[in-house]
Amino acid sequence: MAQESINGYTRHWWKEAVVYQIYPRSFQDSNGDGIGDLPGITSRLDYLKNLGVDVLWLSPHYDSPNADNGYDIRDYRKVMREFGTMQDFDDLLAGVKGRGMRMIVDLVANHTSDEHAWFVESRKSKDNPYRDYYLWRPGKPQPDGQLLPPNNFGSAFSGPAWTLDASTGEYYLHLFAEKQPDLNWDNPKVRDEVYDLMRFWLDKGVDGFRMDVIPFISKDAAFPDVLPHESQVHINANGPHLHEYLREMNDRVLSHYDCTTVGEAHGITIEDTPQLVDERRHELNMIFNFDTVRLNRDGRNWRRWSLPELKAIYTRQDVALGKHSWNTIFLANHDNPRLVSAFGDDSPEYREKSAKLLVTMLLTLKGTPYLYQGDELGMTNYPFRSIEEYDDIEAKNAWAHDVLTGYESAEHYLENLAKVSRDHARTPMQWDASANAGFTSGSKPWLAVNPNYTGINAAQVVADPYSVYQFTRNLLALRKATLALVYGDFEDMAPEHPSLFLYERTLGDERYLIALNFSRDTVALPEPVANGRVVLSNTEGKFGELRGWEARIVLA
Ligand code: ISL
Ligand code: CA
Repeated sequence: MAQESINGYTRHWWKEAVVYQIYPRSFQDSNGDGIGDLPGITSRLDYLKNLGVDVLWLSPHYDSPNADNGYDIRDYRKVMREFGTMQDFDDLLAGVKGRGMRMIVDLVANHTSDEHAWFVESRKSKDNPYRDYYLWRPGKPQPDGQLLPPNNFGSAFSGPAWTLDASTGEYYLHLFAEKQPDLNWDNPKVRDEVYDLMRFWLDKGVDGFRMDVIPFISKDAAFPDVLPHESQVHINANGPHLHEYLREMNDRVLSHYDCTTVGEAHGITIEDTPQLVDERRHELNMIFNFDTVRLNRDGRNWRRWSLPELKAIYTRQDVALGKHSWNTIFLANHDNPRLVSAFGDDSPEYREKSAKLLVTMLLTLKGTPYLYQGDELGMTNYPFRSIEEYDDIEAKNAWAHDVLTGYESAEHYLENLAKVSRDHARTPMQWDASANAGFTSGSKPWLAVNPNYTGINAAQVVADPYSVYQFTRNLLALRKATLALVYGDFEDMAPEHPSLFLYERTLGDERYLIALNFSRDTVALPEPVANGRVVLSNTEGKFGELRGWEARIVLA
């Protein structure tokens, strides 16, 4: 059957969908143990349906010792005890489908937990049948008798990426925590296992996968050192067999289902993106490039970013992709600070306006938008002060590795962490003004609730017709009704402007102009925007200008 195409793009449900990411641990607790769970999510499906999102992405719900909150999987076919049972998962999926929504799950297959049965076996002996499921290498003996790791790779969570295992005297690779050993994808048995577990979830009816650090799966088996001018992330993301393995996965699994895939792709440049997502290559549907969410970083420190830099990324993406590729639009997730705190203005005066402006941008750029839980409330960063308040293994390891050793001052470290921490996104969802924001009926949530929950919560925004939630809802409805906002051509009309993001989306003779003021100061509007019919706006607008953080969509 011929595929319908619009403006040169093949039409697909996953291009027209808006995805909402749920971090189960922090969404809704149903049994008072302080940890969000699957029945909790099920109890909130009407809220999500009412908001108008199409697809839910569930961060890992699998059995895990939680060294990295579920990104360390012990059993791919079991539900994390804290989150409930397989029956709870089936009920959740049925509830999602029953409401006409879809659900994708997280596939974390670059690494497992060190408590996974494969690794428990693998570390036992060099001739164990599971030995080659992981990446074991001998150390490098030094003249002074010292043993060094096989190469100089660092772990994303501080320290070397190799740990010496006493039982066999060899090192295993872990690009993340010590408790997250990397799988050896060069072993065909490993790939068979992964394809099998993918089928297990697809056969249950999930609609696809968000694939954790998927470009890291193929390694140069010789493990050369990273040279001073090279980037380890870039090396890890561009291994020799990456495309071969993705095509095999597509051929053997994905192509047999009506599903979608989105790869988390740290280390893949925008220009290289088509190599993963061009539909003629049969690999993935879309990826998350890191350019936008790393704009506010200098290494792991906070960096002031500018609007022209952000705009340039979207233009680069549009130019690089062409009509055979597709991509994501996102600025927040469980690894980043809150949307409005990182990219908007979370002061009391501008929080709601700037949150609405950001959602306007996310839902009108070209690509599939991904919203993170709480974005629709305008949730903000948590006022973290001391290291004890954080939970994240990345933050704690870096503290031990860099601050406790005197390499970096506690003050400097904490000042930056308070801006970039992954824990900002992980504080519990704020449902209402009751104790613990209605997240848990227990006395202690696993991570503290943001004290601003009495003023920022779902009950409040659902009742307030002018809230971020209602605005997001209107936008979602507009997007659903407007193919020009999905498939229309994109053009930035003022790339140099320091505070105005002004772009058009055109499909045939339909022309939408989106004007976003990323500042507190009033900016003048060019004529076609000023004269167009206002379709949606976050302010009672004035003719010819945009006030602080004003967002306006007009039909020219
Ligand atoms: O950890 C990083 C460096 O700070 C990131 O850039 C990292 O490469 C990327 O965010 C990977 O994230 C994913 O895999 C991790 C997990 O902790 C994250 O939550 C997940 O999104 C390991 O599974
Ligand atoms: Ca619970």
